[in-house]
Amino acid sequence: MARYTVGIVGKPNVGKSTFFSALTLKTVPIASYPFTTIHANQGVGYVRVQCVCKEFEVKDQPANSACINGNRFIPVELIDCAGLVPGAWMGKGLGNMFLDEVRRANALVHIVDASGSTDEEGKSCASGSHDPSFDVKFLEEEIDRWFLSIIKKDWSRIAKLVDVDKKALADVLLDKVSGLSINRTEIIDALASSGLTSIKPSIWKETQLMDFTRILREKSKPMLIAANKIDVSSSENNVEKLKDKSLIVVPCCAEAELALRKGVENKVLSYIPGDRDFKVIGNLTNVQREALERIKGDVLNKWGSTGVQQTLNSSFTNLLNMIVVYPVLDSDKLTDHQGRVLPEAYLVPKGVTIREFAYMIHTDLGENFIYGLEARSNMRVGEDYKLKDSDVVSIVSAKKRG
Ligand SMILES: Nc1nc2c(ncn2[C@@H]2O[C@H](COP(=O)(O)OP(=O)(O)OP(=O)(O)O)[C@@H](O)[C@H]2O)c(=O)[nH]1
Ligand SMILES: [Mg+2]
Repeated sequence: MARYTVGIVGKPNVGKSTFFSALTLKTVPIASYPFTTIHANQGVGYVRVQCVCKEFEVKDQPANSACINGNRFIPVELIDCAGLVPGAWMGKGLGNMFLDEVRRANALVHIVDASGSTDEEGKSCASGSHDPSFDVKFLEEEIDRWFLSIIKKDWSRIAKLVDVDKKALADVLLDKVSGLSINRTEIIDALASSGLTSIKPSIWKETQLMDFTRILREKSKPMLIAANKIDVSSSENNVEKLKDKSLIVVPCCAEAELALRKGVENKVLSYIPGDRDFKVIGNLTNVQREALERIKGDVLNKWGSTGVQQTLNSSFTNLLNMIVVYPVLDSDKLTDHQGRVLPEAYLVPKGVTIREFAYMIHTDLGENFIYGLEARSNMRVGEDYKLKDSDVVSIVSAKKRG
């Protein structure tokens, strides 16, 4: 089953690589100057959900995911992108490199320096002296301009294909944006939302093309804001200010999350990613002890968590509207063919039917689907059954002949 990808984006020096490293535990260059990351880092992070093992009162044996104290961690792909500066769409800074990395992403986490201590190009400045709302607007505009430059290219050819050759507009546009991980439904929705479904492309005005591009970007690369560096006191006002925007804003402290996860890795802390507290279980130096005191006081007690895990969770549950489904072979014992209990958990878009889910697991399972069994109610369900969050299902299919 395809894994979904989240792109970690933003101007330079805001904490993208720190955030990425905290989620993946990959060691990547982190430094307090712009353009530390030149080539994107890729890794696997985990979305945290409440596992169904407690509800079903079983001890699970996860295979494609992990379960810690009743919390299921499901793998997803992460891309830590190079920093973006104004003018990137024209190739400024590491512009084209950045934009190329965004192509594959299904959703974007925009890391913003909420403390306002980096200027528009990511250079350090006095805390609170830069307004991070500016960064939100600029990043959206850069991506829009880049999308526009792709869509607008050879526009007269598009117009001819639709007007003269009678090709469907959605198909022509889909072809145009191939490689940007955009699907047909998103194009059709964007055409409808911008009122352009039945307007010939030869008479689209520039403003209509821009509206369409922006809506297509919002639908195909939904974005939330991770308001980073909340350990710095100047962040407080800015977090409130950022919340005025229409986007979801999650306050976070990537540096604290990275320190906590490193502590777990080094067996000196007990901490479940996303929790509001941690326990010391090993020997610490005085410097480490003081750093942890600060994390407790300035981040966990004040904000409820470091926000990093919450940001990733929200990208899947809120931005991509995904739910978690547990496929099993035996819906009584909740086991797979090897007898493992609740071995797999998958993120799937809300609204997916059980048959579509069967296809996602394996084409044969989809093609030979007979019916499904939903373990909670122990009821048979038909192919049109829409999966619900935390469903445990088994799929009964016809044996393949020959
Ligand atoms: N105070 C504070 N500093 C942070 C936090 N997260 C990251 N930083 C610091 O911000 C600086 C930049 O961090 P990076 O992770 O390298 O930033 P980046 O966005 O990947 O930067 P580029 O790769 O240059 O685009 C480093 O000095 C980090 O230690 C945070 O939560 N709080
Ligand atoms: Mg970086």
